[in-house]
Amino acid sequence: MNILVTGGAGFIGSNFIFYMLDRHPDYRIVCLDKLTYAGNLSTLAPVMQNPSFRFVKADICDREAVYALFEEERFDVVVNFAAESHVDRSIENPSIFLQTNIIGTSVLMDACRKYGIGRFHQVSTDEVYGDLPLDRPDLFFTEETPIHTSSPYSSSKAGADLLVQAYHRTYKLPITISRCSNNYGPYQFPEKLIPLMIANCLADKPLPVYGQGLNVRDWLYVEDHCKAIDLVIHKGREGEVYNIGGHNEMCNIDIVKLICHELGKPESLITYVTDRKGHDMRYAIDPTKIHNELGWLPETKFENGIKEAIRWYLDNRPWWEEIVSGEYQNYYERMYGKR
Ligand code: NAD
Ligand code: TDX
Repeated sequence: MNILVTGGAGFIGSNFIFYMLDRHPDYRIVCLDKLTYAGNLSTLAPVMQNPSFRFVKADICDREAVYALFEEERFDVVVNFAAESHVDRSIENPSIFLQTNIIGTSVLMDACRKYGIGRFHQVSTDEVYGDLPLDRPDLFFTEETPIHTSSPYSSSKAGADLLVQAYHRTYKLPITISRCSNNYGPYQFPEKLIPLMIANCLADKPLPVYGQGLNVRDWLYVEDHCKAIDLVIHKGREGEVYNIGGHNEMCNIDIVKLICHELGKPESLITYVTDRKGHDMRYAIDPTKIHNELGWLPETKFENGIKEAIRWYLDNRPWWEEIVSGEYQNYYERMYGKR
């Protein structure tokens, strides 16, 4: 099996590549990544010499480069992780989100139509469903929940999902879509809540909690997400959407306090800052479909996974210290300087 993984130099894509090379040593994995600010070639260092792995630096929007790669490799499966993925950046500047997340996805699917494919899998997000109220803990996102987006990021992901479903209906492209809740674990870019709070804690810097910190996210260990995608591409039904989540809802302030506690830092570092515009209140996935159809269940309990993740950031300081010392400083100043 020859699999194209786009966006594999990012957080979830790299974890997926490690998982797949380990789980299916007979597969060939090709990673296509533009290496934006969020992509790190150093993350893939452990597999660069693996003969079953190839890295190609390219933009999914670059039709010529994408077609040339498909012509050469004749992929069986494409898993599309490549995306602009940070909500705050999408609020600052939506256009690159539309370009990569929508146009890029269409270019990949055009290549699949032209060269033939066994499966095109789109890695989507629970954010396409919008948010749920805090006072209705009985409500969850199912695959039938209407698309109802809040941010330019989630709108661009929803746009891509609609296009993927249109390519299935119109051109019979063999597609699947997965919509996962918030991931955490190794190699997550430090602009996201958990690694940002770990990095700031370790530097004794303020911990910027948006609003009152009461927003709820449904956290899943990244490897559980990778396992779910592996199942969907092998056993998922063509044309279907699968929600992925582990019923692990936590409000932001509890996560931040937990990180302080684990790192032995005072809660006085917590600083409440101006809320995110259009901030979604609560995400909560109902994973019944993927459980019943494919037998998927999350394996890592949050209380263990968060300790493992913190340990990873402690053991791999050079990886994230290099990131936070570069261009990230300008981003941080722009985003948090006057907040
Ligand atoms: P990330 O930002 O860490 O990585 C994105 C990767 O895509 C980077 O390596 C980047 O270089 C690459 N990329 C960006 N634009 C590209 C382009 N035009 N061409 C080629 N490569 C490009 O993102 P992530 O957190 O790993 O998310 C991966 C996917 O999973 C995204 O599609 C995201 O929407 C989805 N998702 C993420 C989460 C989460 O909690 N992080 C949850 C659900 C779904
Ligand atoms: O400094 C911060 N302070 C803060 O309070 C940051 C970076 C975040 N937050 C809050 C905002 C959210 O309620 O923490 C929560 C999580 O924020 P993010 O890590 O930015 O994630 P979120 O906006 O929930 O989106 C994530 O999950 C779904 C991913 O970034 C998306 O790619 C994915 O689709």
